[in-house]
Amino acid sequence: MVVLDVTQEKIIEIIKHAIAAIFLILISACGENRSSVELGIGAEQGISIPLAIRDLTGGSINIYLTCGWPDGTRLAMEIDQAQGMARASCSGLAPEETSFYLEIEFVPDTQEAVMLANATKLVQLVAGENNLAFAESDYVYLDDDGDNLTNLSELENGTDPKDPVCIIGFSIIGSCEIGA
Ligand SMILES: [Ca+2]
Repeated sequence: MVVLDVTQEKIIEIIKHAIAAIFLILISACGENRSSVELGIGAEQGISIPLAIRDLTGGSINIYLTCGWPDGTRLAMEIDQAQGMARASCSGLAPEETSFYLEIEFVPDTQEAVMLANATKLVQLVAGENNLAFAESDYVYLDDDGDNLTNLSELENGTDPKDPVCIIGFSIIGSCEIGA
């Protein structure tokens, strides 16, 4: 009888372990489902390109998106000139607070590429589809030569974004040292 009791105890112990193991498998399976996040970007599945950048002529626009900044992969977005949208999708992101970094570059036909603006956005991702949108106020417009005219303004004015500007015509527009 004593031997039988021990056997019963062992069986109960084995069943307990089996139930615990099934629980662990179920929990880890749920965890795997939650960690796969598909990202839909913007209400129209894209990011609206700022109007002033869209209006630039004589070159092409490149937009890069890094999902999971700064460690994520930098993706070249697909540019839809007609709609003024840039599109990309990121998958396999964890449902947690995630940083996104957008960079907008203009490649003039006759000059080297100029980075115009960037924007950073922190989003609390949820399992399933998430939306990412950038407002005009999110953009930081760059000024490579530090003359207080943004690279975008310089391209609009036809000046060199890498050479400080003081005067265009009769107007003092930049902040470089006059005569320097
Ligand atoms: Ca400038």
